[in-house]
Amino acid sequence: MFSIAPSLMCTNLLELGSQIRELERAGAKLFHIDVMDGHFVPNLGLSFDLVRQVQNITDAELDVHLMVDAPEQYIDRIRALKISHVSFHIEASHAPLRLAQALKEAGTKVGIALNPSTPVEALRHVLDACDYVLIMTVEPGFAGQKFIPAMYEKIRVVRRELDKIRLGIDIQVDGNLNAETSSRCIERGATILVGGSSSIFCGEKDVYSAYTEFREEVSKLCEQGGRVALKPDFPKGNK
Ligand code: S6P
Ligand code: MG
Repeated sequence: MFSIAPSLMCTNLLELGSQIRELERAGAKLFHIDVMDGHFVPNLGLSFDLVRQVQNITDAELDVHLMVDAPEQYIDRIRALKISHVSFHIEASHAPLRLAQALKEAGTKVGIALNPSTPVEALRHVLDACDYVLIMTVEPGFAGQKFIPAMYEKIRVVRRELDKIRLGIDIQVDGNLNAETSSRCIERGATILVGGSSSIFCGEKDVYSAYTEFREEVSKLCEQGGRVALKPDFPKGNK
């Protein structure tokens, strides 16, 4: 089973509203929003002000990926915005357990993100505190990078560790997810795919068609691989 979270950093921002509506029509129920500070990563991404504007035009859930130093400083904004999902990088927080607890108290699902070079061992004492794990499959900060193949094995190991303590927790993957890389991630235990410039926003098709084709292609590859990929629940008759 997998779901797709389109990454709004990769939209044409001048057409953000219409692209969100088209993606909802295609079945998207979770949007990924990259927040960066120019310190944790050498880039600036989207902002909490944009999160608020997106909330004004959609009822879909929002998944904020914090690529910032000292993520603790944003807790008040997150609480005020009532964001459904927030992930922070384990490398950026001095007190990840306290932060995870504060996020839960703010009513959000907590994701803990790992850079490609951060070993799975870093999760050992925090797995219990999170609702999902985000495995970066490229270095964070930029769209359009190449998938790091060692991340396939990392997904498998994280799934194995999660299975020991809690079945069914989501593993989100982020970075260069096309149909091929996505199906390989799913086979190893990923459940949420962040769809960016490698799939939905590739510029060749409209986002409705690109999202639909991406979902179908991933499902087909997963079935061919012998694993039954259950399709997420889509609204009927909206084509
Ligand atoms: C990257 C960011 C991602 C990108 C997405 C881009 O730092 O966290 O969420 O928006 O990965 O997709 P792609 O297909 O260009 O890698
Ligand atoms: Mg991201």
